[in-house]
Amino acid sequence: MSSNLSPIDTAKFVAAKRAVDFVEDGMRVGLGTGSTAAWMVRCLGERVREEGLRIAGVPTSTRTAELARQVGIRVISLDEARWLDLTIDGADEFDMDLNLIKGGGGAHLQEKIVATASDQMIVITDPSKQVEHLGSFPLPVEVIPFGWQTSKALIEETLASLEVLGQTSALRMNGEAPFVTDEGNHIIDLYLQRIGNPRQLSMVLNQIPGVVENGLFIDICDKVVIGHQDGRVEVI
Ligand code: ABF
Repeated sequence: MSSNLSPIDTAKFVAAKRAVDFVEDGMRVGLGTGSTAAWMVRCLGERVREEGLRIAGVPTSTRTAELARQVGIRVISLDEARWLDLTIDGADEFDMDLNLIKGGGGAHLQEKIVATASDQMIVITDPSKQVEHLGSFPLPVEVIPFGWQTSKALIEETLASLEVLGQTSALRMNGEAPFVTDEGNHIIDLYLQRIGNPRQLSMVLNQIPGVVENGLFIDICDKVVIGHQDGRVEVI
C-alpha cells in the first residue's frame, strides 16, 4: 500500500498505519474525516480483511462512511454504539497540550461528538500541523443557516471583546454557494492568527445564538501520532 507514495502521503500513511495498531478485536472505533483519516480507514480495512479483526466503525462524515463500507468495515451509527473505545482522526493544528483546531474539512461537529464519546482519541498527522499557539489555521465555526449573517456579526462582536489577534471572519463557500455541512449548516471561518486562551474562546463562541459548534478540541485528544516523510513515526 505504501509504495510510490508522495512524501506527504508517506507521512500520512505511516501515521495512520501506526495508529491502527492501537485498535483491538471487538472495539467500537470512531472514524475521522480528511485525507490522513482516509489512510487510517484504508489501513483498518486491511486489518479487517487480512486478520479478520472484528470491529464496528462510527464514521464522522458521509465521505468516511462511504470509504469505510468500501474497504469492508462494519459501519454503525453513534446511537447504535452509544460509547466508543477509540477514535482516530486528523487535525488542522495541534499544540503541545494536545489541543486542536479541526474542521478544515467541514466535519468538526460530528468529529467532536464522536471523539467526546470515546474512551480515547488519537490524532494522526504530519509534522506541519504542530504549532506553538493555535490560530494560524482559520478556526471553523458551524452556524445554522437561519440568520447566519447576524450570527457572524455576533461572533465578530465577541472576538472584539476578547484578547485575540486578527478578527476577520468569512462565510465558507463552495464555488458560488455557501458550503453546507452534513447537518445542513454553514461554516464561518475565523482568521485569528493566534489564540491566547483556546478554552475560553471555545466556551464563549458556543454561547452565541446560532452557533452549533466550533473547531477547537480542548482536552479531548489523548495521543498524537506524527508520521514523517522518511517513514519515521513519533507518538506524543
Ligand atoms: C479532519 O480532516 C478535520 O477535522 C481536519 O480539518 C481535516 C484534516 O485533514 P487532512 O488530514 O486532509 O489534513 O480531520
